[in-house]
Amino acid sequence: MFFHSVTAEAPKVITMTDLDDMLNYEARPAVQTKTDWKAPIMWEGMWEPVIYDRAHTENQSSVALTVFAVGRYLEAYLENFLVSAEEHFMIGLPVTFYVFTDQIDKVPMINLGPQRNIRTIQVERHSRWQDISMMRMKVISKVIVSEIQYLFPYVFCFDVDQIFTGRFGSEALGESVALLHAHYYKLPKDRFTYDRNPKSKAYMEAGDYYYHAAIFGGTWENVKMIADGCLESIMEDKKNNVEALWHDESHLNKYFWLHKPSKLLSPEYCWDMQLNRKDIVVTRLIWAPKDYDKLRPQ
Ligand code: 5GW
Ligand code: MN
Repeated sequence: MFFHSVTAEAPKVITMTDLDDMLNYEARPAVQTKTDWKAPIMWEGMWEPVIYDRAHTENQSSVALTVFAVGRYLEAYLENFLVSAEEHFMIGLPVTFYVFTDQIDKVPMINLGPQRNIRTIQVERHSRWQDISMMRMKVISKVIVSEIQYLFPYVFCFDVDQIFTGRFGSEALGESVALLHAHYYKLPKDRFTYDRNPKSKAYMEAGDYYYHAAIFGGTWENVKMIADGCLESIMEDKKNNVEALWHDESHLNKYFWLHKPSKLLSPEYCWDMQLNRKDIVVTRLIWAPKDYDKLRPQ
């Protein structure tokens, strides 16, 4: 009599770190695909979408998207943003769109798939547009504490003046995620428009990249720290009567210089169609056209 061992393999659990270890960093020789602190820079061709989607579904990942539509930005942008997000953002995962607005009754009705929701939250309308943009950090932190932390492991924060045009999927999820600005990803560092006023908390002499504040994300813990860090610097500047060159974006760049993001999104994830598309084989989100005269009366 003899025994034979059971050789069936245990099911493989793929962790989120293993997922990024499977990225093909050689897929795009013309662009940088990894930072010097080893964070991936996500360019089309580096991954297989179904592998990310399967792992995140098994992991029961879900995502809160925050977007602000205050004043004239609601009618100008919100509907196209939400309709296109429903078509392209994190398809297959549970997603709630947190819409912050001063006019809840004007938020458009959108057809949503299963496990996809819209939550509208009233915010005040600041008279200075710089404050509308900067106060987002305070509101994002508050809603993470009061609600998102119990419901969603991941949070992504978006400007509303943009339109999804292609897959913006689970490959974008990570611990802390920053976006390379379409206008600066090819420029030398001395052209980056960091804040250069030593009186501002956003002041920086050197940096890694120029990040675009139109998108940032990560786990709720990290997004809360990003928002709190930026808000603290913004408030300190207000106390000292200074304002950083590009407002919340300057503070975000400073934060990501001091606390390196674990993943970078290439400008595929927020492209300006006015630019030459040489490196860009897919646009996932594009800047909506702007009519500054109508949108910024002050
Ligand atoms: C209005 C005038 C000037 C600047 C910002 C606003 C504004 C921004 C507003 O009136 N209402 C509003 O909801 N916002 C939110 O802040 C939108 O989500 C907007 O996408 C975000 C950042 O402002 P943007 O998109 O005008 O900034 P940039 O850096 O894209 O030009
Ligand atoms: Mn914008």
